[in-house]
Amino acid sequence: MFRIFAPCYFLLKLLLVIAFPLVAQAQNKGVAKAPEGMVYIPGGPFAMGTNEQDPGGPNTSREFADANPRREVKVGAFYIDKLEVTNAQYKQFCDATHYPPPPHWKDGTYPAGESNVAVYNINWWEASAYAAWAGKRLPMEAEWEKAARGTDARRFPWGNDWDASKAVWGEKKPQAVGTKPQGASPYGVLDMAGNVFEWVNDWYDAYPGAKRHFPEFGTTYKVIRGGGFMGYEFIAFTYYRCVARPQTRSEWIGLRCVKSAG
Ligand SMILES: [Ca+2]
Repeated sequence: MFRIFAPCYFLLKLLLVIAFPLVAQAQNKGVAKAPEGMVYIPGGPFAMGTNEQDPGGPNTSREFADANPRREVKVGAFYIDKLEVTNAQYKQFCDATHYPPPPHWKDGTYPAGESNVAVYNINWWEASAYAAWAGKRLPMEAEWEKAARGTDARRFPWGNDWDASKAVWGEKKPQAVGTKPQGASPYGVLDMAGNVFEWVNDWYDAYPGAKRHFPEFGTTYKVIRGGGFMGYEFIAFTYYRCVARPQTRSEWIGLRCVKSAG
């Protein structure tokens, strides 16, 4: 009997070994295929912006008013870097292309011991070129905000209450990436509040339905999101919009990339 059924048992076992991973892969389509170092963000609607008003009154600043009103925005599924781009990653780009290293580097490389520090002092054009070289692109502003706050309109990546211990905060310059896992966004993306601001693709312009318009709106400034390493807590709001001219290089600004998910 054993001689008859042993081959059958072997074939059945082989089939199970082959079939189970294929089934599991099919069930996790999209999530399972996330490129290394990236996180899958599902497509669909989320609450973007805020209805909060500037704390000092309607004519004091644009801390919140430029993120008014809160509205439903739909994005397609995409992947986003779990971490900000590091010095070591950016050096690979500089070495492989003719793009110059950040101006504070010496002899074409970053300061010793800072391979895992978020890269900074790169302008929007250089950030875009890095993303393309990596087979990715800069996030649309809506994509960045969904990755930071999920679908429940929270103020910070981790919830609604400020907690400086959950972000790289109170520092004098950018730090190593990914050191605050307790500050992860609902999707597990890190440093969406704190450490460097991150270039996004969009020009700084009024949201649909905005009641106030600011002279900075238009095609002069790009939006930067998710800073910084010190400052007022409103800077860490998931909907806070900061700006910089695309040619700006600053110790406050780095990047992370996204990739559309088919
Ligand atoms: Ca950041």
